[in-house]
Amino acid sequence: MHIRKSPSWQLSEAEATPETVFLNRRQIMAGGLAAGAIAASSGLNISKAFAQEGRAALEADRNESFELDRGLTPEDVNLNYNNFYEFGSHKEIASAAQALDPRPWEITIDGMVEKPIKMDVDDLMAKMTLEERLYRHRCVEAWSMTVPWIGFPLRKLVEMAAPTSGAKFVRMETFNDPDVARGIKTQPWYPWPYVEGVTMAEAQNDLSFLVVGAYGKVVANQMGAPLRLALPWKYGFKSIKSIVRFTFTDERPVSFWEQLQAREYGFWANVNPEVPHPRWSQATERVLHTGDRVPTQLFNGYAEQVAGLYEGMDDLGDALYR
Ligand SMILES: Nc1nc2c(c(=O)[nH]1)N[C@H]1C(S)=C(S)[C@@H](COP(=O)(O)O)O[C@H]1N2
Ligand SMILES: [Mo]
Repeated sequence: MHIRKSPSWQLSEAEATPETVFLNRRQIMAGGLAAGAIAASSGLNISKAFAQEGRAALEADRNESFELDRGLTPEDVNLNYNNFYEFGSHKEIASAAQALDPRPWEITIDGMVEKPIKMDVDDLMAKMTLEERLYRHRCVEAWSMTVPWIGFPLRKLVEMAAPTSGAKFVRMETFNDPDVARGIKTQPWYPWPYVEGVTMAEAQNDLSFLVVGAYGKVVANQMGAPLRLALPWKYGFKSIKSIVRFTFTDERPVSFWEQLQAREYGFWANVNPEVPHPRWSQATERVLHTGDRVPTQLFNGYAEQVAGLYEGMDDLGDALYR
């Protein structure tokens, strides 16, 4: 018999999220209880989770063309509610993720390019003009957040890479070190490393953003330091964290989640309220922190910028999800 371990977020969100635990802890903190007491009661090292306060400041002018229809998710909420399976299959990986050392960090650009490149993330950042963008983020589990990301368009990395004319996709890969990320060691049934991919047209769309910072600082480990992707019109799992490799290829990459469950986590993964996940509705989403339940928008509200990418696809409804 074939037994497959399912990640917790393959459950419906209500089942998967230890929401009451999460909210209670936040209330306790607001009440000013000592971190040690909270850590003891929750099994979490809260003081370590907040050690990110020491991250370096990162300044960038805000690009005002990206407006939000709701408030920003508070930084401490984003720092303590994360999906990063390398560190565990639940949301409270902030403390475990402190084992990651994001400096120095070598990035490889290879495949169908004129000349493969190896480059340190700081050198890459120095080459790029950084900007701040306020983006919505919609997880496939039906929760959402907003983030003031700092970074540069993925298009700029594509230009630097100079792909050859045959390149059709960009494949991206996360670091894969079981000594750093205990989830890799304790969950060997997953197809590590985490992989994602986009078409060249998607990569060159202005919305595709490579993130190196958030909330005016270098991006926190748990949010995907030192370099992650933000694709705000797609479900969150496409926004791969802690990237070490970009490979230009003519073969469609098969992503981490697609390898596990292609029917549920397909290549396109464009946000679409009308196409339910096979096990739950995508019609609405829960806004992190406020808890508001709001209608989900086609392409997560970014249709104007990206709908053209998918025009003429045979079966649009299907393609939007898969
Ligand atoms: N390498 C890697 N990238 C990842 C994930 C992951 O488990 N590993 N989870 C994805 C999912 S499902 C979501 S919703 C977002 C979460 O980003 P956040 O923790 O900054 O909110 O990261 C995405 N990128
Ligand atoms: Mo997600």
